[in-house]
Amino acid sequence: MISKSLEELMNEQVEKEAFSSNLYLSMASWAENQGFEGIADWFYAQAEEERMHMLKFVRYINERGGKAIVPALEKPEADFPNVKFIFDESLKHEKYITGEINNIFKAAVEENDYAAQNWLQWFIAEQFEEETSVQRIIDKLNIMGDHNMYIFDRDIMSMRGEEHGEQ
Ligand code: OFO
Repeated sequence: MISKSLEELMNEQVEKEAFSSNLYLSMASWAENQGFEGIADWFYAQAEEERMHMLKFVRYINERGGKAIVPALEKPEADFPNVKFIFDESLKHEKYITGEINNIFKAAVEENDYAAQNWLQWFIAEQFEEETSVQRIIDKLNIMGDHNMYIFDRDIMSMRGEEHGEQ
């Protein structure tokens, strides 16, 4: 059985993961409208992953005897100044989410909830991977400047494949 306070923290995280999904969906849609198909695909895939994270929290809360709440969501921005901006924002957002996951882990440690600590390790590894992957993309954008967006847009999905250990 999960504690009430951990249940509340995890339900807040359900909302944050769901918002992350909508934020990346909005970025995907913006990129698609700008003609950046590769960048759009990258963000569509990211939005799916965040939805999967939300579902993981929903099911875990319920499995541990809590009650998962499906939240109302704040509307994400629909317009962005440029490609670099959306990746900078994504990194900022991922760092914020990492902090929130760490807070939940801290609460699980304080409560001696070893099962929750073990389960949360997956998210700790995932956040590390997501921050690294967005940082790598920003590094590439910094090297390229505003040029070669066509090539960047063409190559971005293969960068995603590399980061996820795919061929
Ligand atoms: Fe859910 O990992 Fe990003 O936010």
